[in-house]
Amino acid sequence: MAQIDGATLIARSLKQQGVEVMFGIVGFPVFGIAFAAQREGIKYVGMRNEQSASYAAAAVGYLTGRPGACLVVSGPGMIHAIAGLSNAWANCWPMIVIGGASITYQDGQGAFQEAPQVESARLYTKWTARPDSALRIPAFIEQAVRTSIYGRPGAVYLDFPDDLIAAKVDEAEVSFPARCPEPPRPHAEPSEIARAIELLRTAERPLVIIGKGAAYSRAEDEVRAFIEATQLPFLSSPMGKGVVPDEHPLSVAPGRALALGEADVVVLLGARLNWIMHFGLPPRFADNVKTIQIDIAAEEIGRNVPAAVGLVGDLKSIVGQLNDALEKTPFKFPADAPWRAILNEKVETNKQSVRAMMDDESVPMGYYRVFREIQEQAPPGSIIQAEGAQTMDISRSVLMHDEPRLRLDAGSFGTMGVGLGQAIAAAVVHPDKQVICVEGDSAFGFSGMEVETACRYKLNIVFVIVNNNSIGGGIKELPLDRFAAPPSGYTIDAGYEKMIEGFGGKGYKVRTPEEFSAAFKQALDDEMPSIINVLIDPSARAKPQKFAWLTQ
Ligand SMILES: Cc1ncc(C[n+]2csc(CCOP(=O)(O)OP(=O)(O)O)c2C)c(N)n1
Repeated sequence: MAQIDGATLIARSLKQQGVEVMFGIVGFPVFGIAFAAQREGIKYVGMRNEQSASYAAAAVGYLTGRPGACLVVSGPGMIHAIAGLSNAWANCWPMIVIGGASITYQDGQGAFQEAPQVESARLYTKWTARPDSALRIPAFIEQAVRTSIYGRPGAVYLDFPDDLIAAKVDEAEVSFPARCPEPPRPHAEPSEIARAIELLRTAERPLVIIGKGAAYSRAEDEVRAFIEATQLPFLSSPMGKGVVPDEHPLSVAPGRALALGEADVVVLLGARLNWIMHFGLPPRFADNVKTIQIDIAAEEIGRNVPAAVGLVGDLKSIVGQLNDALEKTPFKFPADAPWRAILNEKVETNKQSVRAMMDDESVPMGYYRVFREIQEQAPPGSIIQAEGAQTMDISRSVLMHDEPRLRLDAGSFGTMGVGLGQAIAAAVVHPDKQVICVEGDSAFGFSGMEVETACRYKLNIVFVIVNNNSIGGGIKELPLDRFAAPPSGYTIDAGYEKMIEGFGGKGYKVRTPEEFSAAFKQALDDEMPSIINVLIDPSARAKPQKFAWLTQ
């Protein structure tokens, strides 16, 4: 009888369930799983820190709709991966962490790297389990993958003690469940669809908000048709950008604060009323705002603001239903509505002030000039990973997307350190696309060592570090007594670009628009990843506010 071990069962089951990429760091007791994954045709990407590996796995989930896997050793390795579990939990992205664990019969004895792993994962996962036998590994993996993508997507954790990974069983006795189908796409109640359209007809100041839920459910065709049919003004959440092209004439993103503050009916397309949307509450929203809320999770309906109409189900299906209803009884927001003129005026004024900052050729540069260069040179369809405070916020208002799922950032959890892992994930699943990883100097520091990973796999990534020597508001010099320095300060003009040269990549340190332009052009042409360290004006700001894009 041919025998098969636990490691192979794990890898084969993952592959059969459509898991194509695994990020991880090997050691006791998971070496065998990584080798087995390679044998079974899963792309294994060896990372430098489990946090980055876990962020990468979740980004694969978002970008492909099938979870990425993260493989970690017992104890500290698994604990590091909780970073990714929590980020996936906040973003509602599917991922699966495969954690090695100490030998079962040593439980409680103070075994090497023994930790309460199953309990630790539970808070941030949809499902957490330790398979009870090798024979049942395929069933557990199928359930894990299915749970991660069905309903509201999220993270799952499976715990594998050393003895289970090494266990051998007769291959003939193993049964592998069929690949779990793509998630069901539930429709909303037809009567609620009619109510939603009735409410829209009464709106004087309507607004559509497009969230990353719309991007995740691949609803771009339906959302675009809805916007065209209704001619409603819209704006996108940071990762909802591109579901409808950012530069569509109906986009009121540059007039965000006014649009949110004065809308009387808001249509939420896979966007949550959390902190990013100011909870839907005054003073940032009108007191009596009515919402038409579409969400895959019933419990999200009415959070912070009771929904006037709650449509529970898949966004692609439900916007399709709205479009069908609109075909039968068309509704178009009038071209001459006063709301349009009010919004357009604000959009124009704000666009002009941003344009002035983009065109400012001063040396050292401000954020806007840096991002203008990226916007002008980035090949169409580039994926932008942006991370930092001002770096992330300002990049969002300058870097435009025509297509969905081309922007990744710190997301709903505001997690610094996701950037390099997510950029690596994007480059691995989209080798045909250019990835541009825009990092504040602080943000870069959280996971900078992953440039070695990017170089080792020769990934198509250009790292741009927007360097103001600091967390958030920049500083120009450090006092002699370093312990009296601002808590946000870092080394002045640090040579981050030198790091990548040790791994075969190219480093550039630039200060002027011309230097940046030339370096960026060269970096886009290079086979290997590059770091461009842009020394910007440390006093550069968006506006006095903390999150520029929240207040425009
Ligand atoms: C894991 C984590 N730790 C700390 C923070 C707090 N934080 C918010 S933004 C930020 C860095 C901002 O500085 P930088 O990346 O240099 O971007 P800048 O605003 O200077 O452009 C930090 C540390 C966080 N959001 N996440």
